[in-house]
Amino acid sequence: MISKYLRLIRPVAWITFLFPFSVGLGLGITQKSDPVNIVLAFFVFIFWMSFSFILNAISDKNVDKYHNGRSKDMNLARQPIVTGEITLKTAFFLSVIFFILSLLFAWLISTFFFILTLLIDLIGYIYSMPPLRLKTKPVGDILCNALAAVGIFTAGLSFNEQNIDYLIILGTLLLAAIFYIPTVLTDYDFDKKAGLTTSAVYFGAKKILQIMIILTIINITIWLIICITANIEFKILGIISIFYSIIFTFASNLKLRQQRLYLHENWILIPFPIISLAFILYGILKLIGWITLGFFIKFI
Ligand code: GPP
Ligand code: MG
Repeated sequence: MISKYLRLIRPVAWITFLFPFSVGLGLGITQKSDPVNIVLAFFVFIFWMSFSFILNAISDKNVDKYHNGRSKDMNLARQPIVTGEITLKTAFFLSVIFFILSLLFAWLISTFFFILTLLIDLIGYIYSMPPLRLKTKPVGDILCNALAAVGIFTAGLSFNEQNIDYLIILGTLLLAAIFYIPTVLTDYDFDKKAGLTTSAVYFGAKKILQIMIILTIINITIWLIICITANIEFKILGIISIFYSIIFTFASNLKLRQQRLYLHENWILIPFPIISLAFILYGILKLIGWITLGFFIKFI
């Protein structure tokens, strides 16, 4: 009973967006933040993800039935809409409820949080749903995922408005695109069979990995500038971003054989939750006053 709804909203797949959200939140929280707003923000995240994934399940109904269980959080052929356990009407109804709840809770936090939530809800919609259905358009798929990641990151960061910096937002956009590219490559066979022209299908594996290398070089440059100019928190984030993007790009290039990427999903499923939890814990420790920025400065 519960299982069919969990298969509809796919919480395990949210890990990819929990990562930018918790990093933003961890950096955004200060001792002055309102704990109620932090709890509300988690609910906004849950509602936004549920909304976006339900729309995705609705629009992928005729694609997901071909899935063989590889490289995903679940075998999509077991989607409750595909199996008929949940009707399209119920799914639409639930998506509208989650959309309204996401906006309502965001409104309670701040106007800025509300605007960002509206934007990422919109991205969730145009990513999956016709007429745009950007997940089937080259570049559109990467851009949607990267912009959604930046949106939820910025929402978390907005708990401290002084943190909002265009260079950091640009760096996050690049990092998110770098992380997304291998996931669209591992979907290559499935998407091609389903007749979807994703970026991987359009450019081909070799070219898209070259694009990934170029993005990594730009990413390193931007985060180096941030490392030099920003405060200690962003210096540490910059170091993480630089090293992780280099390792990830290397690993993806090494794992490419005969136009196929054999990158295990654990490259995402293990580090992402660990880093997410670390940043959430960091935010909580700042909130209760156990850590201040001076804490780091002592170590330098
Ligand atoms: C999965 O997309 C669904 C999402 C990533 C939700 C989109 C949300 C955004 C805010 C962009 P998919 O259909 O490409 O992958 P899968 O085959 O795993 O469903
Ligand atoms: Mg899908």
